[in-house]
Amino acid sequence: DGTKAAAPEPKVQTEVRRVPQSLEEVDNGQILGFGADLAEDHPGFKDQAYKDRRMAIADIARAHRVGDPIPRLEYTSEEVHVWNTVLRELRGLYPDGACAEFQRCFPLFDFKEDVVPQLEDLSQILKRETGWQIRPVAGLLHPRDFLNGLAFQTFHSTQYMRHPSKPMYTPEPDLCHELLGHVPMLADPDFCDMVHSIGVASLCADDSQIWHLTKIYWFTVEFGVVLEGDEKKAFGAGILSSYGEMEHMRTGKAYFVPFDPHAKQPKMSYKDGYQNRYFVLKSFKDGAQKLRDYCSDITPPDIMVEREISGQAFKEICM
Ligand code: NLE
Ligand code: FE2
Repeated sequence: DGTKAAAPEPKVQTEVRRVPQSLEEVDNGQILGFGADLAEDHPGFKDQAYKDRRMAIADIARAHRVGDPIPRLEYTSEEVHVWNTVLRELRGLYPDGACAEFQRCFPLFDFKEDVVPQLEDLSQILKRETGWQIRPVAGLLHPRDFLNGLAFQTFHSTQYMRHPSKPMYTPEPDLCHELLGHVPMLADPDFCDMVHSIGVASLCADDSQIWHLTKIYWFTVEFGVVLEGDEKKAFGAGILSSYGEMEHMRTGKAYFVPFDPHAKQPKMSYKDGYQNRYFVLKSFKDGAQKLRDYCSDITPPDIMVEREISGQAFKEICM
């Protein structure tokens, strides 16, 4: 009939990812590593009782529903002993090695050497101080899910104890790392704002931005140091929870470079032992500002300033 067939639409492959509207929509089941399947080089690899215990604790995290209290665990005397050792050693190093914000927040939790704290109690204290909360998780989450949790002022935390043969350092998150490294810092409002900005940016980030944000998180929240006068003090949880790493950082074996979130970030190392390089913030506020600048390239500026995240705001901007 003379009419030409319409040219076929070009095929465009788009990936549609639903931006979580609430914490319930952040998946806490995709565990990348350090779950109950331990690698051969893990100190607990040959310790079946340790692996069974971790499996049981991981199951508790998997069964937890947002809004329910975090189940209390009864820790074994061996686990209490590990906690005791780590807390005692670190307590002696904090006055010289930890940043001022940490020192101010640490006493809020009233940690006792002979009692392993319960996540639920610490989550309550955080809610009161900064509005943050803890959600239990079975192991190392996928970075997107982990960072998304931060947008909802939620810190995903493991609940098992490191292996007793190596209390001074573990390559993976464990209870000592979460409670001594992360929890006290999350009682500081400026620190929380900084971490929150990483979380909010992660909601709308594409995969390559997620990896960049993960590295930013790693080199600040996990291993960052901050200048106080001309001294370098730890605020990164991986330093604050390891008396081996804290000593290492303090004794000049590593080198220090200024933190720049816009720069290409080096590889993160998960299990090669202590960091050989630490990133330095000029001050806590300066670091927070730098992070905000970087994150505002990813996230529309009007949701950057919202401390309370509302589902509606995401819907309008990200969906
Ligand atoms: N190396 C830290 C510690 O021993 O507490 C844990 C780091 C987890 C990323
Ligand atoms: Fe951590």
